[in-house]
Amino acid sequence: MKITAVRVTPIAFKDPPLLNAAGIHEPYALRSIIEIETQCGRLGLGESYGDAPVLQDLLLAAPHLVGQSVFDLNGARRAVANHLSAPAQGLLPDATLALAPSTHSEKAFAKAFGAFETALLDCQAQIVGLPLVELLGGAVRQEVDYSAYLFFKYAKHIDADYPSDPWGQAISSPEIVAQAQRMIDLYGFGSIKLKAGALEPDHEAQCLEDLAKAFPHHPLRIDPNANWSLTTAERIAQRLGRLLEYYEDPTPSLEGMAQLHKATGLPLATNMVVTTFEEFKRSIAMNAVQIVLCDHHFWGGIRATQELARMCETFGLGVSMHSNSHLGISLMAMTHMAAAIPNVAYACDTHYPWQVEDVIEQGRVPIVNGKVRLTHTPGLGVTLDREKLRELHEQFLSCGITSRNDAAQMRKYHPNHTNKKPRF
Ligand code: GKR
Ligand code: MG
Repeated sequence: MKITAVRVTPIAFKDPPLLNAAGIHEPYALRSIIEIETQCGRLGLGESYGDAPVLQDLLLAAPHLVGQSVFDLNGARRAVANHLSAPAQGLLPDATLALAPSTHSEKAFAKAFGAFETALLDCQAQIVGLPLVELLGGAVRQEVDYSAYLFFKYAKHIDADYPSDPWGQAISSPEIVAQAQRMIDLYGFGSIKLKAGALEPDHEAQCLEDLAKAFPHHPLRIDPNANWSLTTAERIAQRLGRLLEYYEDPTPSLEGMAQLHKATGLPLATNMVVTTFEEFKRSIAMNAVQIVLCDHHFWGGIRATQELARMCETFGLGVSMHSNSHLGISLMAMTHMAAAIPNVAYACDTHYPWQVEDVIEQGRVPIVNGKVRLTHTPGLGVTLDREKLRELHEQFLSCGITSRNDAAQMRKYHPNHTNKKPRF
């Protein structure tokens, strides 16, 4: 079944002023929407990053998929590997071998291929008349658990051209507990993740302790995005250790995480130090992390993420799931994938509650009791709202953002804000 057209549309959607280790979210987050059309009239959908380098790769590779079979994932891999802006190295026998130093071409390929693969799998599942989860090996669960993803935040953006969000400021501990309460009331989440690394570590630890008091039955995680030194991470581990389901990326590098685990015995999770199979291998040798947060957007697609989950099983690691700001196509891809991976044993991350716009005809994907239910129609189960796509593409063209830069955005509030890492 031949591919007749591939479209990549960059979009921008409203995003609240959420704080993180790098700085603060900009008023708009970027994504790319991928459409793959087949000669039998199917339309497969994908969603991925919309920052300039990824977008460039997607636009370069897209025309080279046309004419291939929608089932030929190896052919698609070759087409992407051979048309990256920084050529990929050693991925497939005929991939171009020139490589500029330090271009991380391995991840560029994984991101670009992952974006197309979701749309290809959506088409494949539609053609065979099955929900995507069945193509992926079958559902081991009908609903996928997600966690309440809390952020420190300002009440409003310094420079947004739209009204502020209804969540208000969340800097103090009572404000964070109120944010958790609101998110749980709205979506019924059964576990909580606090994004940290933004404010003083002892203040963030206090917030986590207050969350534990307010929600004694909710498993809790804290994620400072490697913004704590090993000394700080050890000190906070002593304070919070007994409250944590896992301790996510407290400190930089595989070496740092290995030392921290040795010193504290706490289960460490990551989406920062194990992001490729090469890093996975090194991590195993060092016992650096015990849980890997998978993400098909940067692990090279859904099939590669299933392989990652099998590797985790083989080496006795846990599997959870990472998220960036995303819309409903990604949420349904994450849900079908997580439903087909037996060893996803934790509630997955999602930024979805922070988003108010979407590009799917079904409207917002419902999250009920903290879970997203599988769809039973063929494929991913979502269709494109062309009018919304057009609007969000217009927003991309007018918003002035082409690559996410949370540090530069923070300098608009605090001119002395630096990229120093770890900051605490
Ligand atoms: O969007 O601010 C954010 C997050 O911090 C994101 O950039 C991280 O990639 O959510 C992510 C994480 O778990 O590290
Ligand atoms: Mg993380």
